[in-house]
Amino acid sequence: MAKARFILIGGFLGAGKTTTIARLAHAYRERGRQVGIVTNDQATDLVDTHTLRATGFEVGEVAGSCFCCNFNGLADAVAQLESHQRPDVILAEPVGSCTDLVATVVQPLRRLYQDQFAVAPYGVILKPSHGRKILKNERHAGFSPKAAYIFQKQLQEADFVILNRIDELRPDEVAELAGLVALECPGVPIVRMSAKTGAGFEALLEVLDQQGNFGGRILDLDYDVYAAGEAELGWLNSRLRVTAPAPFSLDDLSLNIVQRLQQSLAASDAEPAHLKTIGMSAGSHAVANLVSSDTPAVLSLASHCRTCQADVIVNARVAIDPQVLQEHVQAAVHAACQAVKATPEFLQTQSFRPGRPNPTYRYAEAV
Ligand SMILES: Nc1nc2c(ncn2[C@@H]2O[C@H](COP(=O)(O)OP(=O)(O)OP(=O)(O)O)[C@@H](O)[C@H]2O)c(=O)[nH]1
Ligand SMILES: [Mg+2]
Repeated sequence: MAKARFILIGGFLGAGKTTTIARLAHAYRERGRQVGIVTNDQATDLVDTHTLRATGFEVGEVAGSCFCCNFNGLADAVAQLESHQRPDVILAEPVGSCTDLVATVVQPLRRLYQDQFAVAPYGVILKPSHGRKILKNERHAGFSPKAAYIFQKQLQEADFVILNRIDELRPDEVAELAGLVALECPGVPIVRMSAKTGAGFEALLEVLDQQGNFGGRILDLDYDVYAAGEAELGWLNSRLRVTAPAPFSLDDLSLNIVQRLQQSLAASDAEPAHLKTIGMSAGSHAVANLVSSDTPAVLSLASHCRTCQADVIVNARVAIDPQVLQEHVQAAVHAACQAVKATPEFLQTQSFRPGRPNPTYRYAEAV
């Protein structure tokens, strides 16, 4: 039996991993391949899982701990996908605050599952908004040096770097970012791409088709700094139900929650790594995102749906105390609901600082 292609796409929070994976999934399906996707988060209720399922793909998830700390959860999620229909291609999205994925995920896959999977080159997406500031060592990069350490380490372990969002960048900005990446990880190939428009996407497919022994850039990593950097983030996943006496726009509600959160977090000087909401009603989906304080909130998936009832999930990763983040989210949700004359009922909220990473496996030598 042919081995399944295992593609892990890394990168910081809000870099464009889910958008890239959705585009890859469509491209492989067009080539006649069976595609399975695995998402990952520190908690349950993932916007990404619903977003990718909305595009019509089989999506498993590892929720509650990252792939590195629950490698067996990743293996189980893949086995679950295989029990439905064996995928030819597995696309996996790790948590955007994780690093050391080569030692803790790629190498275990290559050593323990070598008969099952052919592991593709490990690509890490560069997020221009925070990337430019962090790689230029600017003092007001939005995150502390410890969180910036994670960002840099993520790039350093890549087989290749994906410079995303070129649709928004001038050629000189692309060149500047490519130069910064070259300084951070000398000699590493760079794919310039827009996951949104598809520009440069063929080059990504070509790199991912390459055969060989990948995942050789094992990090020299200080787990104390890594853990402290992750713990600086407030992490929140909320699930709620919204009801109204008259139909409201699901798109307006989803976007408005993110816009109000952006405003209130800015007033508290708290840098968002990624805010995302998905509004769901009778098979329609509206997704809104914000990836940094100095970029606008966007409706990345429009539902064009008007409804009297919706389920909404809010995922927020922000440099702020998680308890305070929860207050911001509740206030933003209430205000956005009020604006469309609806009432929210919070069904579940998890808000916390990510715990210290404790990998299931860690191979310090590449095979
Ligand atoms: N303009 C533009 N927007 C993009 C591009 N790629 C992603 N985005 C947008 O950036 C936001 C974040 O994208 P995601 O794909 O959710 O990012 P992610 O890396 O999966 O985020 P996390 O899972 O939270 O770490 C969304 O609003 C996307 O639509 C791109 O190439 N160009
Ligand atoms: Mg994602």
